[in-house]
Amino acid sequence: MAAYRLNLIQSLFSVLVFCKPALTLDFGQSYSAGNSDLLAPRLYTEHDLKSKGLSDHVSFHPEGASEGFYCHYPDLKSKEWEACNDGADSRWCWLRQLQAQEGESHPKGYTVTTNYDNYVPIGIQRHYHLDISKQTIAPDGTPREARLMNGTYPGATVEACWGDTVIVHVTNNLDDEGSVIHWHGLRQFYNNDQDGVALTQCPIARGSTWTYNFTMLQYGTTWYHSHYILQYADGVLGPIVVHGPASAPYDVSLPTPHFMSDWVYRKAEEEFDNEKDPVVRGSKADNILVNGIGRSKEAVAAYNGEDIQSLYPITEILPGQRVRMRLINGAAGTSFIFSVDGHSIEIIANDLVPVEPKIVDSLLVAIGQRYDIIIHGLDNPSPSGNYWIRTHPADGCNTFRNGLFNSTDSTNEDPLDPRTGILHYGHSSATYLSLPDSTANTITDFSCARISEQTSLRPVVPWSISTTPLNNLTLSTFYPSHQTENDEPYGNYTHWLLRLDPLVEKQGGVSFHNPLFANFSTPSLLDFTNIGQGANDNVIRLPYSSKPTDFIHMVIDGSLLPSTNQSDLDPDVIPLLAHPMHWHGSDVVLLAQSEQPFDPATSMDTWNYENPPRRDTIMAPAGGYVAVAFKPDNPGVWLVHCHIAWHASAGLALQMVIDDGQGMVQSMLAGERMERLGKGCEEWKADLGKVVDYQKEESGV
Ligand SMILES: [Cu+2]
Repeated sequence: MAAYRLNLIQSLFSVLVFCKPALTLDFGQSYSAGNSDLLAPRLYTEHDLKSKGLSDHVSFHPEGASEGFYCHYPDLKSKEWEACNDGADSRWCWLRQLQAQEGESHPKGYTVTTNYDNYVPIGIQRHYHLDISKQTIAPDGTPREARLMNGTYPGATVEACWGDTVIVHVTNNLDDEGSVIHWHGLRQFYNNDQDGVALTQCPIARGSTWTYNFTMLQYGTTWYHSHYILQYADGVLGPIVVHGPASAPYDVSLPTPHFMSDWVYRKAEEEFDNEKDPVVRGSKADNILVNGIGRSKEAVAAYNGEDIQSLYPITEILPGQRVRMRLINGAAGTSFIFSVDGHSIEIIANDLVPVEPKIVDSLLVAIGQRYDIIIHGLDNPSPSGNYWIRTHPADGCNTFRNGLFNSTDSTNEDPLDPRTGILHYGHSSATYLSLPDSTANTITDFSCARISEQTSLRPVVPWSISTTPLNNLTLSTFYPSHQTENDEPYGNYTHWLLRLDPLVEKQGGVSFHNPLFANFSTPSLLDFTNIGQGANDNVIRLPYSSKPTDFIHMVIDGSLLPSTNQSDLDPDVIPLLAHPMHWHGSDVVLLAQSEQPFDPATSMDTWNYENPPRRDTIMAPAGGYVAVAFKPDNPGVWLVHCHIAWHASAGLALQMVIDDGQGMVQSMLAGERMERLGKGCEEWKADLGKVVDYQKEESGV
């Protein structure tokens, strides 16, 4: 089987590469502390490969690849690149490298237990071309002009394998806007200038192509999206799939991720006017989409048994089969409870972190979060063989036009239908199916923090967190510059108190207190010496450290945000939102997540320091808090922000500057990398008069 695959892939892509015996047999890229090579761009050079006994990259452009998706890894014994696909019978893909490396100095090779913070296999280069353009689409029957990546919603999948270097050429074909593309959750280690936010580069000018270049240091499921104004809510987004080992066996891996989102009929920047409107008090969405498919009630009522795929995405399964599925929430304002009628779900990864397998009946997928799951096929499915897949908006974590979705509110005038997909037993090349008559699983918790679930997931590769954070420094260093002393309590951690602006509230409006404002034309990374001097720079400075025992602790405190404690607020008008907070540049661990207000005297006694849940997007409950820890080992300017698109644009964001205070960030980027950023800004500034100016009301992130 293996030989067959190798031959097949060789004939497809001409990837046969033969190599001389190696001088050193270490295929791993070690990123451990103190390695001065870290300052190099994350791209394997010819020299790197030769020193490992390999003569060349396998490099190809995936356009035109006929079928299947293959990873390519060097085999230590044969000195050949081998191809393998990510199926149940091809776990040898990573295992073979493990066997080859037994006895080598390298620890344990590459399995799900490999510490991917330090060791990454050598993969290949993959090139992608993504073009942003305007196009009118009607995912649920209502047409609107969207902005799309390669003409589809969601956009083209960027697919790679653990250790591959991905080179993405992004062309902005919009006639009136810039753009900038963020690779959500990718660690971008020593690669801050590839993060794709307005803090790290100028927007891509109209007609220009910007090339991103990064190595997949992690594996699993994620997505890319525009980080320019509210452009991702207009459609500029798509999945990222990184093949790698898994923490539980499965039989089939679905090629298409389950991409959940909401959809707004107006251009997002117009809808954003509602965010600060004292009457509407919040931007709203119009429908739910899965894989870009939505439907109106009329279309469902008129269904006559034909062309089912235009109404619902179909997921195929066979009796007893274990099907791996990738869940992504790419919504602007909706967190979802995902479930499949009559089926349990085995969680194997949260965000880009493999976890110990855990079986649930439903799970919360907050905005920006992802899960890799295995659906266990029934041995004896129902005669119709059809079951609903549900993406149920979480209570209090949605803002729909026709009333907030509420699992317990029977008077809700026009509830959206959470039945958004079909699990079908058998092969559905047929376009003709009856609609399922399955009943929903019993779900008792529709809340949007789902604390017991979110705090129960255990990473396969554990982190042990120091109870003494590195930020045991003066308050002036760690106090976010936009907060005042009145924002007590604070202490030996970075304390970010979220709140609405009382002055704006008095005038009947809604706005976050001291929002971030990033100027598109002066990104922080290019203006490093001046960063933090502006009133709305919202900078916290963190000391760089590569010591694996050094952590920053941070509390995100939602105790002053609207919550059930405030009786003067109408929950039908202002939802009691939890905020999905997303980190750029590193994963964070969840030391605590609570619906009780943070108490600096007692809360820390309850924190979990031993292998806490770890991911890049965590929920800060309204009225409560989250405490997180992360390693300040990745120099640069990194964004932390709420992933509700409307809130990010309203400035609910911080920039973290991680630096050694001796020019580390600047020397990392000195030369070509900085010149390139400067050139991009020149192009952008020349284009400024021709793009729509969104900078008056927008945070810039
Ligand atoms: Cu928010």
